[in-house]
Amino acid sequence: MTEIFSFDDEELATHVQTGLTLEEKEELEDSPNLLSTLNFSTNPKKRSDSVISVGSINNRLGTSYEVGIQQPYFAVSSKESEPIPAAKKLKPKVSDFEPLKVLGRGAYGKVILVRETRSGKLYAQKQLKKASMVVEAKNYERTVNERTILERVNHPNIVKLFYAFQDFDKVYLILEYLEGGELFTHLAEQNILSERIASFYVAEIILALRHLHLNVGVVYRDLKPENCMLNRKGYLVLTDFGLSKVSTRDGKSNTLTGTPQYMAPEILQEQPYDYAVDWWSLGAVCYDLLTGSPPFTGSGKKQVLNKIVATKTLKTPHYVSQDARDILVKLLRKSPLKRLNCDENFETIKNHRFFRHLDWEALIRQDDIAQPPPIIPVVTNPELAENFDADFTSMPISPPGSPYDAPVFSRREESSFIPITKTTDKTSVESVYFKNFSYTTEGYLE
Ligand code: ISQ
Repeated sequence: MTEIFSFDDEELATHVQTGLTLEEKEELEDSPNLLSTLNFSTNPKKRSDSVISVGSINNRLGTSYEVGIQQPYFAVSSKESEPIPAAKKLKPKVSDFEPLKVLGRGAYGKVILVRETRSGKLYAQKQLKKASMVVEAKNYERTVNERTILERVNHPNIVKLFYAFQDFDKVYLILEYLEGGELFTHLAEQNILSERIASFYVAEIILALRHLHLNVGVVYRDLKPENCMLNRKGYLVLTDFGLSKVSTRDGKSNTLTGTPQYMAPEILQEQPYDYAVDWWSLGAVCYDLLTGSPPFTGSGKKQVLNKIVATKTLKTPHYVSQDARDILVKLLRKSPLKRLNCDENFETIKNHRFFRHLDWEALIRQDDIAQPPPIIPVVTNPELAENFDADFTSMPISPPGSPYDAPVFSRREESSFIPITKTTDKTSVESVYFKNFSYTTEGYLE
């Protein structure tokens, strides 16, 4: 995996004054010139022992757009004849993407539909203010986590990350644009899905989770309908990897906040857990698809949690067939050891009667003739983001940025970032530079 540094590294390179290790300094000195016009300087770096914890998750959004990734990315050269040095290629930056619409926003920041000016391609740009990341360490953890995991994943049912970069006050993830929006929206329109339709999406989630577990070693941990989006052909794509975790198999538990409705009892009880938590969540999502609500509901988090932990026998409405009930009961077993495990028992699951209408091989090949997706999102013009909530898409694109609370940055210091200052006329503003954040799709380097 090759890291390409975006412009901030270079900006910093010319202005490092103190406090950097030689490696960090060399890293910054590799590309000195670009930013001499932009009066940046670094503050002395101090180390601290502050711990970053795994944080909560609140919102998700989203829809797929085929984006070719094979062409190299060329930085714009001021003189046309001047060859672009290899190291100067492939450096996406904020100004390369024209913002079109807000697709969603939440505690983590905003997702914006953007058009890459050079290619005209559309992407979903997830952005987060650095100020919020420094104040709330878990925001930083979530974003870096998402970037790190997506960098390792390549699967049609998992959202693609194309670039990660930062500017003075924000970090950005440039993701595949999923034009169909959330499965949640389509579910809300239909209220409940037929077993034939639900089995298609459940099978797609199984393929994504098996890839994460078996090929990447990651527990997803946050499966819920809002994180399942549809691409333009109607295939399901998992998004939002902020809460995912590389499995250590050391049995350690981790408290998670957020909606407990789809979370396994062992997570909620802060017991050791592993991949089996995702198979529980699959059971809860499958129940939701078939009945219109998750299996354990209540007026508050605590009530939901109590039901998840205490309910002995799963209740299913009368219209849920025996085949569907069988799979729900097996996925929603409290004991992770007794729970249906689709990593280990894939052949048995493929042959389960719940999936009797499905051609698994065609699904794996995404052969939409042999196995057509049940809902094809209506997209007249992808730039209109028609499958996204109008409350978001009608928002003004660039609301005035709030001024920095400068002391925010000097209160905390962390070895993963370097304090920086931007001086304009007589004022100076503080921010931080996050080390090792930049990322460009591997293919771009060839
Ligand atoms: C892709 N397309 C649209 C919205 C999105 C939101 C979050 C992550 C990926 C997305």
